[in-house]
Order: sequence, then structure tokens, then C-alpha cells
Amino acid sequence: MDLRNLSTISVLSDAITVCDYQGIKLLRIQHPQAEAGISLHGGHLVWYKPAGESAVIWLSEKAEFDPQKAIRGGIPVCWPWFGKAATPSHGFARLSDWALKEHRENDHGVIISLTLKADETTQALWPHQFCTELTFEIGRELHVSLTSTNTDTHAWSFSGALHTYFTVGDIRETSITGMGQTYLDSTQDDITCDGEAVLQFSGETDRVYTSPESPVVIHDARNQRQIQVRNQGHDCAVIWNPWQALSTSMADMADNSFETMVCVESTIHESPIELVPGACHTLSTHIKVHRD
Ligand code: TA6
Repeated sequence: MDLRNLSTISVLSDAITVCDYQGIKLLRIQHPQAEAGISLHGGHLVWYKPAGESAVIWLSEKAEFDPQKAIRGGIPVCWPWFGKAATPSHGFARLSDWALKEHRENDHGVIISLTLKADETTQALWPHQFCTELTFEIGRELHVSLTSTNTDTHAWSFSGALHTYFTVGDIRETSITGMGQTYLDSTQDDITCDGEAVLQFSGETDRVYTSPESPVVIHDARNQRQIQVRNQGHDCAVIWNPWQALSTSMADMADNSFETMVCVESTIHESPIELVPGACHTLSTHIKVHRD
């Protein structure tokens, strides 16, 4: 994404500007501790770079900024369901327009909250009243939390994910630890497998790890750094890399772009959360970079 193609709509504060990118509104964060971009379409963080680091979050060079589509890369918000449990895949939150609720900043960084509430479109897909709030704490580290509140008069259940795409130097020189060993293999009809304590990549990988530890660590040998991912409010960690053939089949991914990304997702999948009226639940992910 070429940031030179952003045009300023308004300046919210020293660190936050509202911009237009191909008809989509983005919040651009430029703070001494970090830079980031958040699309109001999808409530989707599209880039994040702590000061002195290279990009931590991966964005496809062919990502489409289209109100009808989800953005490939960044942190898609999958809600109120994960995967193909219903249509659209991964829920409607990543296709919806989120509203800016509040923003604050101090010497450590910027805090931005967005909300999504039920409307006619969401009711047609999912007949429940809700309020979801996404909070981004952007500084040397990144914290993203998604709080779901039942504003209806009946109970409802949901699943979902913060489907984070991470940048790595070379997937073949990347390994992951802390995800646990038992996983459901989505490339093999979800059969249960017992894997290794260290995950390395040599082909399409799409796994639901059912007993993740904290942190899950991405060891990026090429970039000589580790990314620690601490998730909460989840019941599994999904790890995904599409590899060559699937990347090639996707219009919004360049053929070899699988080489520089891996998804490590804070996911609710195995046990959907039931919320009674007035109840809430928070799913979060905390991302910290360590240098070797
Ligand atoms: O989280 C892994 C996964 O569900 C994969 O199965 C893969 O399809 C990926 O997400 C991307 O899904 P999307 O709907 O964004 O193409």
C-alpha cells in the first residue's frame, strides 16, 4: 500500500489523521512510538510499525479496498462467527463500517475505540441486538481487544477471531512455538493430530491448535526477531499459511506473497460463547517484538 495515495480528510489530533484511500476512510496514526493505519471498513488494522522496527503486520500488495470485500492482510475481525459456520465467511464485522467512538494519546502511544452495532443489514444476517467495541492500543507494543455485549432481550452465542497476519522475512526460515501440540487439521477434514512443539513450514498449513500456551512466539530467523503473541478470551490459536497453490488461486494475493506472511489468530472456535442479555466478553491479542 502506497501511503502517498492517502488524502487527508481531517486532522483529529497531533497523532491521528482521518484519510481517504480509494473511497475508504482510514485513521492514520503517526506517533513517536509507532505508526499504524486502521480502516473504518471492517474495523481493520492494516499496518503497524513500532519506532525503529520494520512492519510487524503483513498487508497483501494486492489487497483490495472495496466496501463489499474483506481486506487481505492486517487484522481482520472475524465476528460473530469464525470460518464458514455461516455466510459470509468469517462473519460480517470485517465487511461492516465501524464508527469511531473515542481517541486518546499520551507519551506511550495512541488509544482508539471503534464500535459496531446491530442494524438492518446485520439483522438480516444474524437476528440479534449487539454492541461490539474494538480498542487499539498502539505504541511500542500493540494491544487489540474486541468486547462483545448482548444488548438484546434473549441470549445469543458467537465465535470469531482476531485473524492477525504477521510479516516474516521468509516462511521457510520461520518457526512457531507455544501453540501447543494438539490441533485440528483444516487441510485434512479437521482430523485431530498430535504435532511437534516447534512448528516449521513446508506446505499449506491451516491448523486449529486447541491448547495454546501464552505467549505463542513467531521466530523470524531472516529478520532476526521474535514476535510474542499473548491472546486472551480465546479457546484456540489458528495458524495459517496458504503456500504457493492457494496464494496463486487468490485474486488478492501475489503468487509468492505466502513467503512473507503467517497468520496467528486469537480465536473462539471450539466453544462458542453464550451471552445472556447485558453480558459481555472480551477477546484480545497483545503483540510484542523482540530482537535477537
Ligand atoms: O483462519 C484460517 C482461515 O479460516 C483459512 O481456512 C483461510 O481460508 C483463511 O482463514 C482466510 O480466509 P478468507 O475468508 O479471508 O479468505
